Amino acid sequence: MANLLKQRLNAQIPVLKDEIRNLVKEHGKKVISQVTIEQAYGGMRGVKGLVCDTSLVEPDTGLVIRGYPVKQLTNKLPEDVLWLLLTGSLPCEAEAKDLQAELKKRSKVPDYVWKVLNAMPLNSHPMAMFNTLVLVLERESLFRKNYTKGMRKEQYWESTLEDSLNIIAKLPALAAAVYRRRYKKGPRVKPNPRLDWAANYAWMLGIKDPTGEFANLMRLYMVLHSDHESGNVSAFTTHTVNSALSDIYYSLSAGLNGLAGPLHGLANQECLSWILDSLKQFGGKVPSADDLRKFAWDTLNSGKVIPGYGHAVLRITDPRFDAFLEFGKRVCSDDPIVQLVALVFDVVPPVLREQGKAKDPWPNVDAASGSLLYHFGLKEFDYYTVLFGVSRALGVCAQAVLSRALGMPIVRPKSVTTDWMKKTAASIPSA
Ligand code: CMX
Repeated sequence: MANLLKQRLNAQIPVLKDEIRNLVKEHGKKVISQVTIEQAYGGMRGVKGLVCDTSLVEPDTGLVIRGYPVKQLTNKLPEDVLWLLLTGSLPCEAEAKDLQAELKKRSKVPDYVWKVLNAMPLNSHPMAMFNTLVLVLERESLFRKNYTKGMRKEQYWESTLEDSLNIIAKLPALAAAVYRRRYKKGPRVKPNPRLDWAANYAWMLGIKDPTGEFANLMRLYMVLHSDHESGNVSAFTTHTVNSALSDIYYSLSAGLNGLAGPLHGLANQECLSWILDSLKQFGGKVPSADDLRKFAWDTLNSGKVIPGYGHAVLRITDPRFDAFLEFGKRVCSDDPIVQLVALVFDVVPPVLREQGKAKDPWPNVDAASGSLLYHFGLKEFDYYTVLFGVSRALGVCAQAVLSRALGMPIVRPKSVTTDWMKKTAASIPSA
């Protein structure tokens, strides 16, 4: 039992519930958002219909986790950020240690999981392997067992927390095992109990790390990708599935399936592929700005997007991109791939602006992360979304614990037909 974390949440949840009950009672009928026909056909962009207290992403600031701009968290461990996501404040030393110890205690993966992994064809996508292992572990769900026994609604969050800590603790071992099997890197590497969660993941991947900077990159990576509000595909899917009281194994696995899409988490694999293609095109050398500009236009003219650029919400350079680029400049500024990422940052935004389609011409988190992983020898870029998934689990699980604590109902927005839309449009006078 995660004692200190649970004690903290036990104290906070009734207060939060009261606050929300009063808010809804007093102001429940006030309008906070309107929906246009354009938005209904446009992925509900900008419609305010969800509540997420773990983080906020404003177009002009980027990710803020519980009041901390993400760049203020880059020297924290992911475990500390998990505590922050759940409770709203960073842990003190004793709390951080308690959570570390909990995660270590829960990290052993049952053998049947490895049998499933070994039965999967080696040409399965790493995300399909990873998501399958998460789903296979559903057998362990305490939420489902307790629900079957008649658990009371007020206890849902505790079982969701238990399940969340259990699965989060195992994710590094699952993800590392996928890497080692999928790319024939040899047997699984045993966990190192002296290491923290992200450094242990780096260790189990088996990437050589004489300077310790790869472990640092993994810590940074896990913090930066941990949460991004609840309207993105992976978070919203996890939230929706969990709202049906499907336990966190079902919910997380569903969210991760969304993360596997090329417009969402898979963009980081596509992004590095684009960078490598451009290097190849110019004989392995960093091209001139003019050559790169032409390469970017060729991509756009062939009907493709430039991966790593643009965002559904942001209208500035993603601060997570900044944090990765700073890491790259500090640790491996002489690597041509890192130099190329910096050049793309100079060249692509003006190109996208000139094309005039993308609302946000600036880089998102995916534009830099792959080049750093590549630098350290993690070159199998179709694996990169798995790293994103391990990290994103922190945010979506924290969101699920809070949703169950607050007794959030099943998600069920109303849909209408195009016929309804046409009639309604005709009945509303044009502005
Ligand atoms: N390159 C070329 N065209 C782009 C573009 C890019 N990087 N970003 C947006 N556009 C285009 C869109 O395809 C769209 O074109 P159509 O009108 O022909 O359909 C137009 O610009 C308007 O799109 P938008 O409103 O600016 O962007 P959306 O909110 O619809 O989509 C995103 C956002 C991220 C999917 C889009 O910018 C994109 O495809 N970027 C490249 C892929 C990527 O980096 N994804 C990772 C995002 C981070 C994450 O969620 O993980």
